[in-house]
Amino acid sequence: MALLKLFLGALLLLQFVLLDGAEPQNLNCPAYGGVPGTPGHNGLPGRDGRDGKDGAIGPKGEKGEPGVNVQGTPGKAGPSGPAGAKGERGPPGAGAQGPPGKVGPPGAVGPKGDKGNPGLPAGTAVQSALVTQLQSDVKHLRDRLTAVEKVLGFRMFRKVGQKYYVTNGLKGNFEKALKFCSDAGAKIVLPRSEDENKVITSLQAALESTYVYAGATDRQKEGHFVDMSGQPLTFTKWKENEPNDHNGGEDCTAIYKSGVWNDINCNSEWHVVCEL
Ligand code: FUC
Ligand code: CA
Ligand code: CA
Repeated sequence: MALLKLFLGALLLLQFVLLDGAEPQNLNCPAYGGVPGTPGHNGLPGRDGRDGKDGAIGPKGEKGEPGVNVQGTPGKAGPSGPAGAKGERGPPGAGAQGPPGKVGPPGAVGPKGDKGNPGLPAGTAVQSALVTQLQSDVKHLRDRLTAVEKVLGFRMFRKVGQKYYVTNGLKGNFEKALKFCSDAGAKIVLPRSEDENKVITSLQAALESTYVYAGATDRQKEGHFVDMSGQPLTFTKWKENEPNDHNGGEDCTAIYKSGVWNDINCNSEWHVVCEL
């Protein structure tokens, strides 16, 4: 009981302490201010705030490193191919031109005057080739001029291709025909193509000629006609059933005015035509 009274007394005292300043004191006894208590401890941290808004898009990043092993590594080199074709001749060397060569001895006076030139200055391969070409051209022109000058010595002529067929309208046997043409620096005629054969008939028409001896015989081997160099004929225009070696004595060839060929004896006299 005594303990209960003590508790109630303490409780009453605490009420006075706690209510001090909270309500107007209406006490009749003077009051004394209490001593301030020590500050309380800080409270616990508050909860996290809400997430903020999304920021602006950042700048483009740097280019990444290339991928690895996307393409396989190169294989080993294959075997060498076959050798290529030989290349063209290279340009002349850049070396200086050599000194002029010595002048060679004058050429011997040949029958046609075609002896080679005196010694030439040493030069490049190109110059040498040009000189060779010029020499060839000059020879060709000389030969053509020589032929034309011979043609001018005949009464009649025809040109066919690179050949001239010439005649003075004379007649003779085969041997005489050969000599006549040879003396003129020519050969007895032997057409090698249809065109050439036609030109012979053109001359025959002008000469009113029945036959013209041609340069083909079978004297060496019967029935085997060859030219005056012994070569087989590359063109013939034998009349039907010719050559027939009529009476066993026809070893020469004659061109009939129509253009067809006939083997005849070599001793008759027919027109002589030569070729240049
Ligand atoms: C034919 C020809 C002969 C001769 C004679 C008259 O027999 O084959 O070459 O021209 O005719
Ligand atoms: Ca014969
Ligand atoms: Ca005949």
